[in-house]
Amino acid sequence: MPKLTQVKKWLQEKEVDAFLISKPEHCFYLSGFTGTSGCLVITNSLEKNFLITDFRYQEQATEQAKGYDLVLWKETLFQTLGELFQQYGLKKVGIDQAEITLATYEKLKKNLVDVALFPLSDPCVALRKIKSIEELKLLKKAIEISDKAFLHILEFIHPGLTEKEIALELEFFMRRLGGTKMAFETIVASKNRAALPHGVASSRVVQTGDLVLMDFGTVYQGYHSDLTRTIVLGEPDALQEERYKLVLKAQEAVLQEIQPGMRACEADALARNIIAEAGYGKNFGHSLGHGVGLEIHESPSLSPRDATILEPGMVLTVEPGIYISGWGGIRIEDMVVITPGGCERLTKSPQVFKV
Ligand SMILES: [Mn+2]
Repeated sequence: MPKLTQVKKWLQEKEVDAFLISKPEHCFYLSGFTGTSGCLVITNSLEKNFLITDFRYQEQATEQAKGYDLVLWKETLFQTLGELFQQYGLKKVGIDQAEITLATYEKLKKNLVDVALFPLSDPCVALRKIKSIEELKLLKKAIEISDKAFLHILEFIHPGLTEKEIALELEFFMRRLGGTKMAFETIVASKNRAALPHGVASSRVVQTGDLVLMDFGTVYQGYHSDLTRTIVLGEPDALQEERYKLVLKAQEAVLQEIQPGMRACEADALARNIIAEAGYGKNFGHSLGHGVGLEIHESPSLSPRDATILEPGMVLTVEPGIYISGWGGIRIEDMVVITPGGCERLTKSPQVFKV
């Protein structure tokens, strides 16, 4: 069923006349509009749906959002919305409870006469969990760029470089291959800094024997990639080796056993139990993974608190890690798509440890 039809069906269930789609990623998902200012009004029973934006995006919106009636706001967006709702008799309007700020809510209430607002969860959140064939193609393209960047960095990296120089090289490389921007701030954290799960690159110089944790990704036509590898420059010591093997074992168990019908929290437990049994339970302080798509973190989350039932077409990271203050940390992250029989690993980077 087309996405828009599903949203319309949802509007009937919720018994509202329209829903205001305000989050840019959701607007893009439904309409193809890439502008950063604007919103969609999806109506329950009218033939029309609207894209409201300003004059800067007129041409772009006409070209991208085919099938939507374009409305350009003049004085304020809120005033124009008020007029639109009145003109078409839209009296019960759903708004995105996760995105509308209190300030925006006040402005809406002030400008919308005789309109009742219903805070709801945007239906795109649920729809976006399952990726279409087209979305998977774009995700694979973003992933291919980061895989190539990892192979490149294996050749490039050597003692004497700063973390920032390594991060910059990754970023240049991904941009050259067509990545439009970084998926998030590139993490290069060496030695004891690797104990910071989100340690962005610093001016620390990497040395022989250091653990170097690199977590990076790019964006291709709106879709994100996310990859982590932890390497040792030179010979790993016994403890580095032992802990690396443990994290890899936990990840492999998940890749083997994750499948549709399993709950997100059960997938998390597969890795968490292995790490806990080895005595490092307290050192794995984050979720196993998260959905990836138009956003770097999206639903569902592979966390002990997410009971979502996994379904084919979900794209997730699997990224167990252990972090020990003063020593360092190890994380291994790959992206997978859930398939009818289990999962397919999308990231193809080798599990290299010793460089
Ligand atoms: Mn991640």
